[in-house]
Amino acid sequence: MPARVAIDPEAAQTKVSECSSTFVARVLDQQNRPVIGANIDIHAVGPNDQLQFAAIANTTSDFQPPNSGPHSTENTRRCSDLAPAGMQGETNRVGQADEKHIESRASGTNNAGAFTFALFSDSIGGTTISAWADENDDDVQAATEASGGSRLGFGQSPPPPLRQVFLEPGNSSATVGDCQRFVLTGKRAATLSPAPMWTCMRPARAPRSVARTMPLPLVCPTRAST
Ligand SMILES: [Ca+2]
Ligand SMILES: [Ca+2]
Ligand SMILES: [Ca+2]
Repeated sequence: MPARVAIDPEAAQTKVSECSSTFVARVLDQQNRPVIGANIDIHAVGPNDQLQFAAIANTTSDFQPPNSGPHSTENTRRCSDLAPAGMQGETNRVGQADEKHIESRASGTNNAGAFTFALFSDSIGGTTISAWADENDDDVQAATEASGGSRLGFGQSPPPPLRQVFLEPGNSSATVGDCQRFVLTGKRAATLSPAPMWTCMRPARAPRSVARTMPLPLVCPTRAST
């Protein structure tokens, strides 16, 4: 079972308008043994919306755009005429660089538990990278799924390590007056810092028929361990 994802290197710098050197993401279990055949997903963000995953012939792992969830797709970069054409997922983010997303094909990580990828940008700036063992293959990163980070600077030093915050569930419905549990989790690179809390849904002043279907103000009176 995946316990950790380590990306090598943890930071790198590369030239603008050239394919980066490769990153190798390894999925490891509790005993640091490789997890073979794991579904692994990679998110990369920045410097701008033109960021592409890159295919290097006989070097980068076979990948596909995520086949679940509301992703649009766009072409990836071929680093030579011999490199395969491919597609990546894209999640539009207003006012921020879009999130680019690929995942392993059905065979998953190789016999070393590894998945190799590269990136391309024609603009100067930083890219943050997050890889996770997508245990349920829903193509969404859950706080409990093992993950690791890396960072890449195009034409400049790499950006600071990625920090992530998860609020789960992302959406839910609850009976008026009942408590709904939400968990807020912070992650820095591969470190998990769970901060569970209970949050009650306020019965609200709205009529019951409306309150059942509309988002209600959240009340966070106390913080409790689970
Ligand atoms: Ca998938
Ligand atoms: Ca998942
Ligand atoms: Ca996946």
